[in-house]
Amino acid sequence: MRCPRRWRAGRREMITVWGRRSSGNVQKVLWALTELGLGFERKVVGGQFGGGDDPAYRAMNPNGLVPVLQDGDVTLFESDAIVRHLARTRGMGTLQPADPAHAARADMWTCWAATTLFPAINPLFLGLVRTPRAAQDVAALKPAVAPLAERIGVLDRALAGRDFLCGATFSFGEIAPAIFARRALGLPFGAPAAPNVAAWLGRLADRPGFARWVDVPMGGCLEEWTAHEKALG
Ligand SMILES: N[C@@H](CCC(=O)N[C@@H](CS)C(=O)NCC(=O)O)C(=O)O
Repeated sequence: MRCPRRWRAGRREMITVWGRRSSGNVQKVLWALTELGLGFERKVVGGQFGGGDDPAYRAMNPNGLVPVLQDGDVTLFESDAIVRHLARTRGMGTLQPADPAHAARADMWTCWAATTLFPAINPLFLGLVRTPRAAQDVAALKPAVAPLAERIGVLDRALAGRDFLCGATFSFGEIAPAIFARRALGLPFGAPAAPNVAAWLGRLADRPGFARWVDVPMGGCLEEWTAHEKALG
């Protein structure tokens, strides 16, 4: 299986990413681009930097959210769709598994990260990392701890005895679960214990795309988050 002719080596489309580095969804795209060795330009949008409501931005993403990818004349929003587009067009046999079963598992775990893992992390993430230290109500967040532990437990068991979640080699299917699992294990309260997940994240940390874009500080309260976001751009 080959990448579509339009995107094969030798024909380089101009790639632009819109998004702040603190966003897990933006990190997915930046990690995928680095895995593929693709050059790109990044424009800082979102969070404290604003820009999501500009009419020109809304024309690219009517939701006003980050990330957006422009790949030649193709403009996309939705981080998982962007990662899959990059994998299909430039990573056939690497980021995009050639084996249909491996590709199906990559799709499965990408969907799981968005629909099952992310919603379990978000109450704790918002209530701690995105809340001023003085306003954090740890007691009110306690009910969110067990559901997150249960979902990270699913991931931990899936990783038992395996180097990668979806197949024998790295593929796009590792990206979304890893970014959100890292966020879960880094929470200042309610972080689940998950030795297989921790070991997997440790292995992924050797990959330049993870080290450069994902392994960044998150902080434990809004004040720290805002400072890190500002420094990251
Ligand atoms: N399902 C979308 C979600 C996008 C989203 O919620 N992005 C957040 C950042 S992670 C955002 O744009 N927040 C507003 C902002 O940064 O201004 C995707 O995966 O791209």
